[in-house]
This record gives sequence, structure tokens and C-alpha cells, in this order.
Amino acid sequence: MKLIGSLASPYVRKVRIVMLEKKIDYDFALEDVWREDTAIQQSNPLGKVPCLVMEDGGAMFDSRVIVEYLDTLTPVGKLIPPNGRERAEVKCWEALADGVSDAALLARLERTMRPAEQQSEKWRNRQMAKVDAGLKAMSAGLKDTAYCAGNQYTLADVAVGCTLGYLLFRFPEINWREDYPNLDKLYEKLCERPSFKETAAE
Ligand SMILES: N[C@@H](CCC(=O)N[C@@H](CS)C(=O)NCC(=O)O)C(=O)O
Repeated sequence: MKLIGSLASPYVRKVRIVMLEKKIDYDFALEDVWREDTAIQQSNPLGKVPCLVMEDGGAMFDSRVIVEYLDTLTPVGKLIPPNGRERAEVKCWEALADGVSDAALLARLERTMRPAEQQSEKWRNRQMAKVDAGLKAMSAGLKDTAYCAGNQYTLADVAVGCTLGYLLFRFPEINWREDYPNLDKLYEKLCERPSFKETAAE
């Protein structure tokens, strides 16, 4: 299998961490989707990473579909509960974490992709409000427990860790570590895992 991705994307990192946790071998193909001559559309018509290209040439996206598929490939390091409320809870944490990354990314692109005169501060503020609300909800959901969902490490923690790492990387001015000590504690613990260490963006 080949994973097409970039080093800074929180969604790509989520997939890479799941690969490592589940000990699945894959080739990593770096792709800059913002370049004029990017070839990403040949695999993903949406022009986004991550995209997983399988042995038969079939392509799979987006990150949520990929990680769900990967979790079925081997019982090693199960990250998503098999069914019911527990499964929905983990997927909802993932949707929340990815949603915070979506909003942060949109806010960043507003500044990096548009000429100054076309930028909307109102739009950017709208996205940043989602980031703030998402962080608050993650902290409230975690409470003083060791993991986001249930009492073990799951995809919920992977997704939250990737989003928090992305915010630290691209939005160091957001003080979530001080505002939400429980998220900070979780993040510190996640960063000790080899899968997080190996995939940290620099
Ligand atoms: N929902 C998608 C989001 C993927 C995404 O937005 N990836 C960004 C990189 S961080 C991208 O490729 N953006 C290119 C674009 O929007 O054209 C997922 O979970 O995989």
C-alpha cells in the first residue's frame, strides 16, 4: 500500500499513527497538493491528502475512511470498538478533532492563499471560534480521565493528539495548554508514544 501525504497535515499524521500502532507496512509518498503541477488528482479527484493507494491501484480517501479500513486489516492494536455506542463515541471524538483541524486549516488558508485585499476577517474569526469551541468541548469531554473514550487508548486519542499537535505547530499563539491542563496532560502522554514521536511535524 502507498500512502500519499504531507508531513504537516494532521489528517495524514492520523493515518500514519494508525499504521504504526497497527504495525502495518506501507510506502509513504510525499505530495505537495498546493503545487500547480501536483499529481494528486490522479488518485483523489478532490485533490486532498491523505490518499491511500492499494495494491490493485484502487484509491481510498478521506482519512476517516482510511483509518476505519486499516483497523479492520489486523487485530493488532485495535483502535475502534466493534459496534454500538462505544464505536459511535470514538467516531464522534474523531469528528470533533478533525472538525477543529478543518476550521484551523480554513483560518490559515484565508491568510496564506488569498491576497490581503480579498481576506475576510469575519470568516477567519468564524473559523477560529470553532477552534475555541472545539477545544473547550474536548476538554469538557475528557474531564479527568486518562483517555478520551472509555478507559483505553483509541482512535479518539489519536485524532485529538493530531489536532493538538497541529495547533501547536501552526497556531502557537493559542494557549490551550494553559487553558486546558487536562488536554495538556493527555498530549504529553501521547507524545511519549513512538507513533507520535515518529510522525511529529518540525
Ligand atoms: N476530510 C479530509 C481533509 C483532508 C484535507 O483537507 N487535507 C488537506 C491537507 S491538510 C489538503 O489536502 N488540502 C488540499 C485542498 O484543500 O485542496 C480528511 O480527513 O482526509
